[in-house]
Order: sequence, then C-alpha cells, then structure tokens
Amino acid sequence: MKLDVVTLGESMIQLNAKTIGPLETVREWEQHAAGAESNFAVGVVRMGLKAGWISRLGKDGFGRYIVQVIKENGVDVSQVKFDPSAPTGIYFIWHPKEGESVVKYYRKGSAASKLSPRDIKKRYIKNSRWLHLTGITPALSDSCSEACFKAIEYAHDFELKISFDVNWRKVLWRSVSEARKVFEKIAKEVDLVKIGIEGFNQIWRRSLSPKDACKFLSKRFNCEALVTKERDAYACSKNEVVHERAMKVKVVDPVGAGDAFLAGYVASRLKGYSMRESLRIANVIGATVCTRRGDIEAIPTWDEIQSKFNL
Ligand code: KDG
Repeated sequence: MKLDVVTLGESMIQLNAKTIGPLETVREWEQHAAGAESNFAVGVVRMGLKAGWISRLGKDGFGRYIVQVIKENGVDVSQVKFDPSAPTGIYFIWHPKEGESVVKYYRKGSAASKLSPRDIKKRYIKNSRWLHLTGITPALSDSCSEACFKAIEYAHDFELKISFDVNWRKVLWRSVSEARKVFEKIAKEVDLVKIGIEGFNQIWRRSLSPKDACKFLSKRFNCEALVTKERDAYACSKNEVVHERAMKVKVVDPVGAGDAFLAGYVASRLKGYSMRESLRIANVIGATVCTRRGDIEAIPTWDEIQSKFNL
C-alpha cells in the first residue's frame, strides 16, 4: 500500500479521569488509546490521506486494544510488533480544575522503549512521501533514538519530506541540554519543526514571543516552523509569517490537540494548500480536539472541514 505519511513512536493506554478534582478524589477512569505519533497518523487519515505507524506494544490485552483502535481508525499497523517480554505503557490524565490536564506516565521499560533501527524497514519508508517524528521517541531509550535517525537516513535516501514535533516532555530527559542537542541534530534534517512556546523558551533558554521563536527556528534550521501558544499559532518560512488567533472553545482536555493540529497542517500542505490556509485548518482541528477527553475521538474529518471552510 502506498502511504502519504509514515511515523514511529510509542502509544499507551490513557486513563482519563471522568471527574474534575485532585487525583485522590478520582474514582472513575475512561480508557483511550493514545500516543503523539499514532494521534498524528489518525489525524492524517481523517484528512483523507494514508498513514502508517511503526511501533512496539506489549503482547498483552492493552497492546491488542491499542492496535485495534489505531487500525479501526484507518492507520496501517503492519509495522507494529508485539513484545512478550515488556509491557504496554500506561498513563493517567486528571483534571484538577476545569480545562486543566495533568499527566503521569508509567512507561519505563515498556515494549515501545525497545524500538530499534531494526524495526525501521527501508522499503516501508520508501513507500511514503512524508516522515513524521517527535521529540518523545528519542527520549525513550538509546535504541529509540537510533531508530529515529535510521528513519531520517532512509527518508533522505528516498527524498521524503520530514516533520518534527518537539513535543517537549521534560520528565523523559536527563537534562535540558541533552534534549536540546538531540533536538538540534534532528531539526537540522527536517523540513518542518513545531513546538509550543513554553517548551521553546525552556529548551533554547530564551524568552521570545511565539512570533520571534517561529522566525528563529525557521532561520536556524532553514525550514518551515510552527509555534503554538495554547490555541494561537504562527507559521514561518524564509519568506512568510502567518498567524491564526486562538479559537474560543470550551476546553475539556487539551492533551493530543497539538498532534492533530500538526496532522491537519501537514496533510493540508500535502494537498497543496498554502501556509495560511493550512494553518487555519490546523487551528480548527486543534481547538476541536480540546473539547473532549481522549486524543483522537474529536478529530474532525476532511468532509467536516471542507464544509466549514468551503474548500
Ligand atoms: O500529545 C499527546 C501525547 O502527549 C499523549 O498522547 C501521550 O504520547 C504521549 C506522550 O508521550 O506524552
């Protein structure tokens, strides 16, 4: 099967609190399948394109549940392996206040952290036109980091475009400077970098506005850049800076919104839309995802977007 986009990374069982309040008050949890890269792949499929996801899951009921959900959402899962010697990762999200989400992972030693360059098949990358990576995968283990660089090597061999969502997860790194070194090494190889402004300022130790951060990244890595601040977003290239204001929505759970936002942007660019149009589409998608618990459930379809935008 020819793919538009291929990605790799960990997906986990997400247990999302059904009530508002501190962790010790939560009694009911809703189960979802979630992970930055599989969220992205589902977002691409909702846009009417084809996506594949490379990963490892525990050979357990959680692993089978995740692969079933991602597959039902139209993503090619032929490159997902089940590992009998390591578990599927789990994480919890709870909401101390309305619209606020706190995350706690139980993912150390998970099956996905054993991903390695051997899991990246040259012919699978060759079959696609875009590679998507996040800054989460290289934080999981040395072999995961090597898998990312192997995918980049093959993407260059076959002239795929590459996007990189920094997805800043401080708890997964030993130090900010270690993370920055890895991010810089990846960002130099890609066509599109995305980051949230808080992460940018922590990692690059600055206090820039989203617009200036966007220009900085685009210039430094000679690529298109996207910088978000909650639901407000900038896109920059060598010749252009575009801005989309945050949409007003009732935020229930913002986790996963950035992945769908970027999927919408990349898929729009692949469909030939301009930076401005792509950013508008992406912003609506990201804002919509915030309105429900779970990362992929609220991602709108291409039909819904077309009717909204008259495309
Ligand atoms: O972007 C959403 C992800 O953060 C979430 O689904 C879990 O992949 C995840 C991670 O590593 O944080």
